[in-house]
Amino acid sequence: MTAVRAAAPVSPHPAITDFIADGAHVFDDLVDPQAAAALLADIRATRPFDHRLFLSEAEFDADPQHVGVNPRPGRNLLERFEDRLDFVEQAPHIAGALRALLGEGYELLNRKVVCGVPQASVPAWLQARILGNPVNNLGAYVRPEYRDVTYFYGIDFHQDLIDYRDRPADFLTLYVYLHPVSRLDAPLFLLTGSHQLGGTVFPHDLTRQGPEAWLYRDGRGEEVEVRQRLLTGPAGFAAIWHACTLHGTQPDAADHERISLRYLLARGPAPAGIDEVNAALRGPLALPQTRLDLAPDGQAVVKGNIVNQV
Ligand SMILES: O=C(O)CCC(=O)C(=O)O
Repeated sequence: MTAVRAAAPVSPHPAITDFIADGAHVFDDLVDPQAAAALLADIRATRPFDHRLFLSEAEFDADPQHVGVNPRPGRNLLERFEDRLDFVEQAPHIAGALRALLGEGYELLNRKVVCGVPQASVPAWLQARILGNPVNNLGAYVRPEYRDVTYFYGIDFHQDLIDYRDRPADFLTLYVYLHPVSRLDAPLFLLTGSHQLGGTVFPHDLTRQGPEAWLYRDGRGEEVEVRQRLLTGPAGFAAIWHACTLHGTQPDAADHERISLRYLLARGPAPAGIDEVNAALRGPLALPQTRLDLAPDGQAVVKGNIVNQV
């Protein structure tokens, strides 16, 4: 008689189980720290990362531009380093997790260099103007030739869905530190479990419950307790999170800039773990409106910042 052998159960990729539970997956393995350091040195050599990044107050006031100031195709520093990115994009642990979550043939939506600007580099006139703003993307104030990088002076808790009105949360963010990032270097704060409520409108309804716990309400009658996780780590540290996972940064408190790589990657045509993750959400996958903090010209009209109170 032929013995019938039961098929061995296939356990899901840990990135899928972490996304279902936490809305994020932090990689145990680093991407090659030497390759990260070499890329960092070449990025740093492209410009002074200090007050010279910025327009003068008079130059800014002569023609304030609040939109179209982020990297875009044709003005993106990473385009110069495209052939240097295999240490991230082909790293087996990264590519394996992306295939599990997004399926074969996943799509690169966007990749760029992100800089956390230290206080000493932000001119006094600019500090006064942006004080208390929830989103301090400094692109509007940066000299046009340097707008191939995104510069932050902190950003309040938000979902990456914020930039994608009407698009379903079929994408994720991959974030890589190119040098060691401590508490002072504007590390990412993630609110684990916050993806569960699906898309919600920025600014978000968060009430502190304890040193690392928050109550998060979606404005539709649902709420969830979420935990704050600080992403500090060495050069080559990498993490991915769901488009509905709340995260933010405080202003860089170190004496040097924090430079990272940020990727947005979307589901491909093949079966993908993100479908299982999204099926478990308790809220909408897409929003007709993602934020209420901006005037039509892109200027901040809502003040207040939660992540800076942590
Ligand atoms: O790098 C930062 O300071 C913030 C990055 C971030 O939250 C984002 O790009 O969505």
